[in-house]
Amino acid sequence: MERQKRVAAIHDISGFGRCSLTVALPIISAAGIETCVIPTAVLSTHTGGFTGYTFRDFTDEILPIARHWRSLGIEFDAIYTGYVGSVRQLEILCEVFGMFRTEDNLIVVDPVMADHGQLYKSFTRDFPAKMRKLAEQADIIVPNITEAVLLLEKPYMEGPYTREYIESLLKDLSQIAPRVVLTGVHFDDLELGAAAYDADSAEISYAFSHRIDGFYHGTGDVFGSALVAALVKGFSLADAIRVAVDFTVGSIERTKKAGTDVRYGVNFEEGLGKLAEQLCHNAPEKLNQKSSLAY
Ligand code: PXL
Repeated sequence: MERQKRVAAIHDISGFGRCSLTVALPIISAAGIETCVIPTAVLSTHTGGFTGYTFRDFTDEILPIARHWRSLGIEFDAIYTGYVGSVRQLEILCEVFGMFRTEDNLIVVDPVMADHGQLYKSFTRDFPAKMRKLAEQADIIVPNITEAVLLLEKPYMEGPYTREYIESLLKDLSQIAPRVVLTGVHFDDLELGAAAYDADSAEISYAFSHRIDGFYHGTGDVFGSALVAALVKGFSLADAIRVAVDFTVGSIERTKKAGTDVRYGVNFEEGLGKLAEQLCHNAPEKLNQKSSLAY
């Protein structure tokens, strides 16, 4: 029997609002992957649209936890980081990557810091340049279009985009990390999805779904977690973005139907059964890239 895969997820815990670790832990675990966590901070809610949230910083715990794991000889098939609260934490995470990097594990950095052309209010102007340094240590980066242009120090443009624009962004981003997954890609107003580029094979792939209006919080983390789960389970980059797009869109659809406050995150929980079925039992080669499974 194949050894069970193991992932380290390093994000904050926002107790309410379904993002970061409260999303990564259940989604990656549902794929049958052992999921270990380092909380970088504990908040009562995420910072997107709530006021008065509590915040307890865990910066000083990150290295001691990582060193303890190292002393136990624990190894990971992937390390996955998302929202990072400060420049100091970025530097610490670079050190953690150095401790756990192996020949064949995956370091996945989602450079969470911006959306819709705007840097999140909690970050200073110098943050994107520092995030780039962490992203340079990754095997795969997962920016949205705003984060991509901030990493590249290019101006933000509203979509719809041309294929040439997206593909030139992918190639520029591959100077930062060899595999790139870009989210928020759209060539018209009807469909939205992700594009992926593998600089080693020069292969570009796309996964689209119908666009659902409205901004739902935490969808980047739902997408990133499903992507990490699929990649660790051996799915190709092209298949993994298909899985992650379908799982995210299914979660948004359920949430929209229920009329839930968009700050509360999306109902990914009711898609976990099908995701588990797909990632635990389907051999990667059997996934039909064009099929959009209903989550
Ligand atoms: O989903 C990204 C995220 C994670 N954690 C915290 C956040 C955000 C986005 O705003 O505020 C605390």
